[in-house]
Amino acid sequence: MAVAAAAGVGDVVRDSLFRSRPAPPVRILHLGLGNFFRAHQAWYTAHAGDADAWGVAAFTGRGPAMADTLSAQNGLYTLVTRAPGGDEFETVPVLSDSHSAGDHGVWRRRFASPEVAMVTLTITEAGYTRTGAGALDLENPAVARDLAALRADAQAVGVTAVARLVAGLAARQAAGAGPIALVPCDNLPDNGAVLSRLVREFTGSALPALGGWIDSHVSFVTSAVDRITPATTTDDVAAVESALGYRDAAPVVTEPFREWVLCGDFPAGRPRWETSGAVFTTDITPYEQRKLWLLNGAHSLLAYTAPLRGHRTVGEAIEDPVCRDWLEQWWREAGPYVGLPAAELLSYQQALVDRFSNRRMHHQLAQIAMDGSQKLPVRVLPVLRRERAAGRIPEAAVRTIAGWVCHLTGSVVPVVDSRAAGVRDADSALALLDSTLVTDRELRVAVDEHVRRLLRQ
Ligand code: CS2
Repeated sequence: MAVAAAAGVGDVVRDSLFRSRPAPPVRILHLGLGNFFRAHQAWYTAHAGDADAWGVAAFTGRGPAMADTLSAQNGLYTLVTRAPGGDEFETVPVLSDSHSAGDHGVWRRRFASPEVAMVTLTITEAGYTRTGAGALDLENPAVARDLAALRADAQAVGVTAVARLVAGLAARQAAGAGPIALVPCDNLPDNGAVLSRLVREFTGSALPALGGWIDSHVSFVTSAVDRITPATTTDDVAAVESALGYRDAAPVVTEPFREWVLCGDFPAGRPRWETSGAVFTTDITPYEQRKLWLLNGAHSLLAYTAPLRGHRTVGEAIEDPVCRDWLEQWWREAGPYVGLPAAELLSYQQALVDRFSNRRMHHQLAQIAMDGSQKLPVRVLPVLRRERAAGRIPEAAVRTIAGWVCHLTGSVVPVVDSRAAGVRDADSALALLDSTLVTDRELRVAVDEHVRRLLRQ
């Protein structure tokens, strides 16, 4: 280990932490080199019983920044597990190499390696580029450009996640590198089936000859993921430096809780993630519903309503008795539809209250508010539809949609949602979420009424 003669103590610690371990061989590709991946799937792999055999080559979703930062640290970074009573620090050693989205040559080469057994994805809900009905969104200009590019040149890669996967799979087929698993880790129900449909639609349109190979060689695994991971702040960077004596340019702060439930086959093998607590099941639906409705639905409720009461973080919001009542009301509405015993749901909700109350986390409501047009259909609409079918107006679900309308039409929190540009009122919001909802007059009136009530907050 070379340490510069003039290095201070901090540099020496950093040097030993950041250079001492040989990188494990690359057997996993990851797309979406963000904080959530580094707190979740990377953590599970680092803690698996056979971690030494499973290195990850990770690619960013867009620019080179995070890949450059991590490459300069040999792929190592500090994970800060932030409990209410204090922080724990660990270096996560699974990133064997980090690449920018534009490193197409490496992307194709890695796919063509028989050593690579799977691709994990954290590309956000919007990254799936699908229509409200779940089809590949052919009107998305980036999708249209990628389709044209791959039709014209089978070696092209593209910029959308689906195109990049199809391009990688084409390289794998050409190399005869064998079967592979694709493992989406985003908050969508049945995300394996979602991805399978998009990959097949893209392939059918751009590279139809690849379709048969995908049928026989690609396993689409569904996974439900959970670990609250806010964006890193300059305070977090400073906290790591003051606690450990070295400067990590890209630490990740996360909560102690984590969950990963998977369903599907890994034809080329996988790490022994069960040794780090992952659960393998054949019936993932109840886990998905519990997570997406009770946790993510509650997050969206707070993200759109709590800023109207002056709150910026989840921790602030849950201490406000009004927001807390709204939350409990949502759980009363959604809980009965989750296919799990009532006692189990109750302890899950109690744990959620504790997790949300961790005020050391500074989880910004603005971060959660992004891309509501993609999030509400999976977090809130399934419960809303069931309640409407039973003839009821579910107040908390309606309040969440009303809060979204206030968010899109107000100025409390910046709006990041390219799909929602045309929303001006309750009717256009409902129309965007699900055109059949606009014909429900009672619902429209209820959303309008809740918008008025929220604006009075
Ligand atoms: C949040 C999620 O930003 C959001 O939409 O609801 O990122 C949430 O923190 C994670 O799903 C927790 O596992």
